[in-house]
Amino acid sequence: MRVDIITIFPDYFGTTAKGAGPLGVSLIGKAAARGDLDFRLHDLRRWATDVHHTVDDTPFGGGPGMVMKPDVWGTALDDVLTGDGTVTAPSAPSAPLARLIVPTPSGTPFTQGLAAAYAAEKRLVFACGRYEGIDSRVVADARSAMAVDEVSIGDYVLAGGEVAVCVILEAVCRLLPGVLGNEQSAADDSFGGGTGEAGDPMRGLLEGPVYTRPRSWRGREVPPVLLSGDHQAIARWRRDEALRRTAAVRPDLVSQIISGTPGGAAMLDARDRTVLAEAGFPVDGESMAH
Ligand code: 97T
Repeated sequence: MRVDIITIFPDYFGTTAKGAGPLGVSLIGKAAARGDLDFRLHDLRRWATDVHHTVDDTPFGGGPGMVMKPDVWGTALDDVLTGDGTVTAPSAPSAPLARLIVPTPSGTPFTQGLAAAYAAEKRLVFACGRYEGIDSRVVADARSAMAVDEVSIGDYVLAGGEVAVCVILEAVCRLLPGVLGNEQSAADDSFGGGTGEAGDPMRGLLEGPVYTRPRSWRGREVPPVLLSGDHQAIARWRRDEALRRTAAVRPDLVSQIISGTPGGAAMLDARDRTVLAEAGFPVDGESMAH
């Protein structure tokens, strides 16, 4: 997969072994070293036309902060999408086989489902905004040439899109074939690795607690069922714990299973309903706790 990142802080990402940063280490760094991932960093200021390499300006209508200039972003995207990222004369818009991803606090929530969709793309282009954002015409214009996603990684405000790009890329890259050491852990983790397989009994639930040796540590024992060798009992216990944890910390996900998913409540067996009822979610009752 080819990944282009346009930013005013290309050094932040650390894609080289020398300046190892978020994209230069661990699974992503190894995949890049193997050539499975082809990262191209682009300094947005390259496309600024004035002597000060200005990329922002004051907002029309007033207000705090600065807005990133459409002309700079427009030529940057044209060049990165149509060529190898080198500055060329204005080129005719081609039909790039890429998806443009623009992190913004006002975007649609980034989910495991989106991570899986991005992992299926041949090419991703990220546009990192700073200041109060990018002139809105940039995304509108890009949409005439390609798929554009404005995505948020959560309900908080960052100084710029760089960290959000790292979050998205880590979620995407571990789904690529060969990137993850243990292929099974991507399918087993919370949210089912994004495949949303209908048959996955843990779909939509958070993972419960996990343990390794020693059996006893600081007077704390590993739950005996995990040492029992009874795989059915272990699976049931894990599901109970997953239901309890999800009910405790993400009641919205339990509500989603019960009433938001078509046939969702039918995925719950009698034991599930008992566990959820104890956690304050009467699945069939007249009154819902949440
Ligand atoms: O707060 C931001 C600023 C710039 C780019 C992205 C963000 C953001 O993305 N998700 C949450 C916040």
